[in-house]
Amino acid sequence: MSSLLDRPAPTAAAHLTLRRGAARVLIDNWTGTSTVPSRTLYPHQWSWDSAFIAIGLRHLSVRRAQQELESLLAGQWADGRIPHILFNPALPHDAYFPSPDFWRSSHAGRAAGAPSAPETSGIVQPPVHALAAWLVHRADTGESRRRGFLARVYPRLAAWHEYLLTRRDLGGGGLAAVVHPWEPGMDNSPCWDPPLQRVTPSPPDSFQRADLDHGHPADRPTDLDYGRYVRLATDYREAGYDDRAAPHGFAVEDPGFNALLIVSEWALAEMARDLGVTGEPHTSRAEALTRRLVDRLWDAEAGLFRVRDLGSDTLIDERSVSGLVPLVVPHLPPGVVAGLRETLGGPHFTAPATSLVPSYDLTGHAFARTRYWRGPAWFNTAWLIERGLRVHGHHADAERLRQGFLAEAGKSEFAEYVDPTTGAARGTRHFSWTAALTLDLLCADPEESTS
Ligand code: 9WN
Repeated sequence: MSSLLDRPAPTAAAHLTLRRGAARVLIDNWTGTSTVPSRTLYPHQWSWDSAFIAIGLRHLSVRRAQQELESLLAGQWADGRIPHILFNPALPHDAYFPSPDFWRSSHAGRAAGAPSAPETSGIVQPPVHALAAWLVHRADTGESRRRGFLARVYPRLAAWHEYLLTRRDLGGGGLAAVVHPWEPGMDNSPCWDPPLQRVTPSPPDSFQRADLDHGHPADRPTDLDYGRYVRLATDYREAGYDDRAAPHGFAVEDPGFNALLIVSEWALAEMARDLGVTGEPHTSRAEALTRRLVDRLWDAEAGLFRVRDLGSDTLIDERSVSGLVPLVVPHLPPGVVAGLRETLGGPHFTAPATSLVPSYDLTGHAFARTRYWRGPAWFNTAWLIERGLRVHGHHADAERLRQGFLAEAGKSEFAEYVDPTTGAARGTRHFSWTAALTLDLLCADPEESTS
């Protein structure tokens, strides 16, 4: 994909150093029960971060990887949702915004089934958890069975998917909708700009950002973005986080989010079979979801999946890495796989200075090389695409991406993301999912994704 990929293969000693460095990050970011994404910028437990972290942690300690996921599930609501943040009660409120006193989950979310403790946010993040739980199980099936890991997590993960497929089918087309730009995990993607235009921002003096205490303003979302995030979260909270009652000023079907739901449905099918029950409901669901994903979001001409804005019921005319993440879905039509591969290798996503995949179209009108999800290349999306390439049998492409990922993770000190035009590390350093997924690419059996 780029000249970076033509480097000589790193030595075993370099891999050992990388492995030790990645392990160090995960050890330093471990709180005793779970892992923070970053000690400074993100000091609580995040939902999809913990799933990626568990995928790496399983190579260090299967017990710890199980605990990572089970700590997260301790914050699950009775309606099935897994909140995007579980707050550490030992930290002061100004450690992160929005803080627990903004979300007020135990009170405002009581009718929707929020636990009385821990305090959590009220929104969700992409459902990578069942995939993570299955991979953690596979890392040591004996230990997993002895501890009854799958028996405990399977019903909770099934309830989580049930929530997404019922309460969140806001478009009526059988896909899950997200109702806040933080939910798909790609907070300020240009894909959200058209629907966000309809949202009146909360006044700037009504909240105090904490991210700029640690992050560079050129890397982070703008104050205007934040005003809209706050408005949407406030409206959801005021409706008791009830998906039927909430106004949902923002509602979109995101291809990355739904692709992860499909992959996780396949994982639930495997778990069910391992527990001695039929996996059939999950496999049928995964197949139906795959058909809907293609029917509702595939753009054959552009060669990628688009986001559907449920406010206007139209596909948003932007190219984002979220539209490439569905490569990780097995059993896609061959034409879709070929289209995605061509797009990956084409001018919109082949960056001059990284082998990772930029978060947004390099030629797009809103491309910004350092600003978060508006251009920078992230390691979790590269990991998903690497897996997708293997799932569809493109092992040489996957291997090139894997080598590039490992080189850049080490060079960037496990950065949150990199500038795709210069390769410079951006965002926070010693970022947990970058370290965890590095460990996974160093240690996992490459055939695991295809078996
Ligand atoms: C809001 C923790 C999270 C990631 C998201 C990433 C960023 C939070 C923020 O950090 O979002 O959830 O404050 O910007 O966009 O994907 O889960 O690492």
